[in-house]
Amino acid sequence: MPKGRIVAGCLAPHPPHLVYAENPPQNEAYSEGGWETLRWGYHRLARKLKDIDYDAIVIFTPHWQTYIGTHFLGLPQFKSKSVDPVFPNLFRFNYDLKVDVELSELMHDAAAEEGIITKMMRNPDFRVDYGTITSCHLLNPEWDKSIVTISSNRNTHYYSPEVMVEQASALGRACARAIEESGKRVVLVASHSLSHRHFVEEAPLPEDMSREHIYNHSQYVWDMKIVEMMRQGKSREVIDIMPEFTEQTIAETEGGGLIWMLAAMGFPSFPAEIYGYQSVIGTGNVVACWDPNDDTREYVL
Ligand code: 2X7
Ligand code: FE2
Repeated sequence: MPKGRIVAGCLAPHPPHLVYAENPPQNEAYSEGGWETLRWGYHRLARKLKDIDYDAIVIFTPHWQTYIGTHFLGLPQFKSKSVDPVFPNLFRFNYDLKVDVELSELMHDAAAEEGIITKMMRNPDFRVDYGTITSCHLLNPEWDKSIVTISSNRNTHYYSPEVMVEQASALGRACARAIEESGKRVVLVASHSLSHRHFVEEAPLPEDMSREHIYNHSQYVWDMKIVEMMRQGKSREVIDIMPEFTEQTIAETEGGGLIWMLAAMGFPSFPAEIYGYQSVIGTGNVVACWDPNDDTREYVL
């Protein structure tokens, strides 16, 4: 059997506003649109993924928070309604998703071998978080691929951002080994925003784009520094300054997703494809892709 491999890595932010703005039939809320810069970027990346042959999406989400260890979805199907606890007015999504349990178990075992505390989620009533659903829906609205969700343990808060870099890197290396062993072709997804200070009052019409703007200039400057480093292929350096970035902008990198993904990909030195940057309730969000194939990697924006 040929070795499995990672065919793409995506940084895919998950404000529920983006699904709300798309009006898919699975979501109960209705909108008049909004946040097109991000959504059109997502559409373009979703089209690219359609041209890539892959078996499964592995997604790391900060909204499945596990305080003891790292957990992996462990049943073939999860079907329920996911409601955003902060924005139930925007996101009440009826999902029906398939899990690649074989791959999930391989990653679980490889992580355990690396010394990470792990657990398989076998509760059929478990509700999948809105981070997983939003990023997966926008990258693959057809939902025709199996997924594996990995939880975020709270190392940044329990210990420090530096400990998160160590732990999420170890998890990334373990997942890469498991993917090789599986023989599968896998898309990795780090589901999160960059800077994460946000407004505390919602506009009367959430999709009123005259009310949307970056939270403040320093958050924006930090985000642009990170995006520029991604463009230049400086992924190792992005991780090196991540503790400071995370603390200064209370960034959602705190959950470990980007560290995990870049570590699994061996800290790529090729440029990331940038598909769009926009604020959602003041948070900074970039849609980006690391394509390891020199023939298909593009200069997008
Ligand atoms: O979870 C989120 C987020 N990360 C960013 C913006 C808005 C809402 O929810
Ligand atoms: Fe979030």
